[in-house]
Amino acid sequence: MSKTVVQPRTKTKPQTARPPLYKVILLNDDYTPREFVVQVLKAVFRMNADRAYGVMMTAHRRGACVIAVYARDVAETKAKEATELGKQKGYPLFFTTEPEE
Ligand code: TYC
Repeated sequence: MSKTVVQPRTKTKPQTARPPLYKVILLNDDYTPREFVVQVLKAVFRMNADRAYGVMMTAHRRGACVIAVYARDVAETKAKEATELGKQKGYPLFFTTEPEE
């Protein structure tokens, strides 16, 4: 009967791999009040008032704005949570995610 011989590991994996990051993107719409968008950005993405206002206005003027990048599960959870806050108020506010290039 042959026995499996376990050799000591001689190669070490380079410890440089990082999880791919995902962008959270805020989309403009015609109905959600500006002030409410600012509130959501502050609450979910921990932005100060100035940054939240700037991000909201960028989405308002350009149609969309990248908010931040996170590991995939964090990005998806925050996008869902923020979209849900709008939904609870009957607003079409929408946050999406996409992988960073
Ligand atoms: N466009 C909205 C309004 O004029 C405000 C708004 C800004 C909504 C950014 C969504 O991502 C958004 N009331």
